[in-house]
Amino acid sequence: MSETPRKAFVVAGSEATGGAGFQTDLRVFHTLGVYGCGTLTCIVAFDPANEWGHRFYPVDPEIIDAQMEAALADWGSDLDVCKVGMLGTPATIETVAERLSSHSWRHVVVDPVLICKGQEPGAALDTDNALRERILPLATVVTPNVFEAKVLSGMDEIETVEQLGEAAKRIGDLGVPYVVAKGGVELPGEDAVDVVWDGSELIETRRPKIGEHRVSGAGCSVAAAITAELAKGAEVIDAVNVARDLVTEGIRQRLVGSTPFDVVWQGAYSA
Ligand code: PXL
Repeated sequence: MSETPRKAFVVAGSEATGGAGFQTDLRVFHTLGVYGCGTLTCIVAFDPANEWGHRFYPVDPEIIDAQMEAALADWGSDLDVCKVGMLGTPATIETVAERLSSHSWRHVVVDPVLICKGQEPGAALDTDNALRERILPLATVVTPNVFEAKVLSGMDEIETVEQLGEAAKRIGDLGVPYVVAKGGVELPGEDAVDVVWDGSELIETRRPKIGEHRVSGAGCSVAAAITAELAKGAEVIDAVNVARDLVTEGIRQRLVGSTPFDVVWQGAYSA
């Protein structure tokens, strides 16, 4: 008989093609040997008749709350590591923040998915503010990309690794113990560089860039892999290194469908 797996919880949206969001998170957890369970906050269904634009359908806060109640009651203190992905609306954020606060977490990994195409800009601003005020204070790890790092740090420009590091420090100053800021293909150079700020030291992690285009599901996969490794007891920096290896291999073996972007294949990774 195999060992009982560690468990991880995720609060995220469904992206119906399977390339990002909840489906990605569960695939990463499974690939890393972790039992995943979670709560759906919204459903995103790209529109093939409209350049694959986002159609966004929030889940009723009452249903979000019921899902969280069920999972947390079932697994109790066995479930002590959580990933937060796309939330989507201020009402969702309020519900999720309340329920997360009622449980004891060793780690809460927040992927600060700020905007989703197809949402009203005004609604997105409310959502950004609610995320900053209600979810970030619960985070032990936050994983912004360059765009999100600019919004969260208030910096106008992030074009170098040094600026990315400065943004990570500023986000850390908001009270998050670990900031994993991802340069990806947005910064120049042969390598995709991430920086990890732990409140005292800035550590760079580098992997060769695979192509120059963003691949769908990369951000979700990084945060999910960090979550799974933390669930297994890893230190944050070791979890980040596994996440980077998983995503690098997943991008190397990416899948090509009909959408304008390729998708990460998480199952390509083996430890
Ligand atoms: O990759 C960001 C993301 C996260 N979660 C959901 C999404 C997307 C992008 O499309 O749809 C549900």
